[in-house]
Amino acid sequence: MNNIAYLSMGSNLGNRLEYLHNAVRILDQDENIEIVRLSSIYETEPVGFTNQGNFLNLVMKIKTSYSAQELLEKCLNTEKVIGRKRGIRWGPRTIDLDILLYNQDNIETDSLSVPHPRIQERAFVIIPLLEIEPNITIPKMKDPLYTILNGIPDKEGVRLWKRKNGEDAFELFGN
Ligand code: PH2
Ligand code: MG
Ligand code: MG
Repeated sequence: MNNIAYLSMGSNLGNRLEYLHNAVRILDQDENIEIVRLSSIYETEPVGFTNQGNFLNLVMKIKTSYSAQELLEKCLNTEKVIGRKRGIRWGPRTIDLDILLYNQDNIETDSLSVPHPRIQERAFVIIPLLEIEPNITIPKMKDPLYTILNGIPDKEGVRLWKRKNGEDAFELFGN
């Protein structure tokens, strides 16, 4: 497990917490993935297409023996397993799993852009990412990520929803 990656997860449909929970569990059960750290869960106003419900978002740090492409396939497959609506038809997406960073690699293929090209505009990614890795740096960015947080416009739309530690902590791995 020589590679470090950061993934972002979001859900804005149905039982959002359960979808996040299931996604984390599927990744956790993969022998090529070791979950190192999870952020708290944030409730976030939708960015981009705004006429939709609020998201729950979190970020996770993993170690993995997968290549970036294999990790992408794992993410897409996990979305497919979780997002399928009772096996009838493809419904709206209930879970989104994105690769934010893969080591300090720059990857541009038809299917994959790493670092994720919109990290720096998205408070719903930056805030949980900085929670678990306060000094993180992004390839091609001169300064550490925290230096741009003050200039991010939509951070009011990102509210702590379930704390990782302490009172009201969530236990994604509880059974
Ligand atoms: N994901 C998007 C578009 N907009 N907004 C929030 N708040 N959270 C998301 O995860 C999100 C979004 C496309 O992937
Ligand atoms: Mg996304
Ligand atoms: Mg996606």
